[in-house]
Amino acid sequence: MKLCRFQTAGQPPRLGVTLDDQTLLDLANAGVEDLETVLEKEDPLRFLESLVENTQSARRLTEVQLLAPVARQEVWAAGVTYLRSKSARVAESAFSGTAYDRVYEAERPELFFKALAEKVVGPGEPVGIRTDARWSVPEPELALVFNSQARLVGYTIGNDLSARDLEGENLLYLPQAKIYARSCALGPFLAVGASEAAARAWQVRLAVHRAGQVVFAGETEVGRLRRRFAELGEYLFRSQVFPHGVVLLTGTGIVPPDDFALAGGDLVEIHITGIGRLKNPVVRV
Ligand code: DO4
Ligand code: MG
Repeated sequence: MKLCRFQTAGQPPRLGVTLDDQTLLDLANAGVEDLETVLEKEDPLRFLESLVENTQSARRLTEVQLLAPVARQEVWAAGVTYLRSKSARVAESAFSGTAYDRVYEAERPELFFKALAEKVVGPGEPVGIRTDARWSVPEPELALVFNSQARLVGYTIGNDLSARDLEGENLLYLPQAKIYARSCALGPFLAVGASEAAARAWQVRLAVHRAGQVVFAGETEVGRLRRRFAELGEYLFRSQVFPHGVVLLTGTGIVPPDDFALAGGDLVEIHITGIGRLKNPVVRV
């Protein structure tokens, strides 16, 4: 079952459930206005199924603008959770390589704040590369969506855009490498109801298009993620509260070669089986 936020001309954002590849059920007609209503249900999947059975207000997906599936939820991210990410970080860093080796093996994962909901870029909107960075990359990541009680409700697609030159120069520049205008994209769908075992079989694919050509393509599978979802969630909620729920990007397993950098005008396309496709053009911000 796939949930989404969407908008039609002049109307406030609403929630919908996709019925197939072309149609959407408008949940406003069932009185469901915000994401928390779904996230906080005892059984969100069953709740959505019952709405689908009892509501008749289908819209064509082509008639609506899909939005990022967050309204008030913070976005956090885990890092160095795939071997590929660890080796790339060690190679790019001037003098802090051991920090990445250590955190990959450590009991406590690397977790960092990524974005407020209002700053998250939705499907089709431009993602950003910093004007003071010369080595920016997309990071295609499975995103976990938790409710306020730390219950994993579903999954979406995330792009943790990053400036590798800033991070590599000094680990203390990590917030500047990670948190800047348009550096986080999410969406379009929030897949509800898949088990961790099912999600671990999903493929993650990245393609970067430039002037009509694919200039980088890569893929991995969620099963290569070193940490369990529950483990990431447990650390994220330690001494923390997320009254509206929270989204956690789980880290990247795809890193382009070192001579690749995103450029303004590129188009980033991320596909995760079980969820869908997130596409964003790139601008310098
Ligand atoms: O330590 C830097 C963050 C790494 C990251 O974002 C990732 O592995 O996805
Ligand atoms: Mg990342």
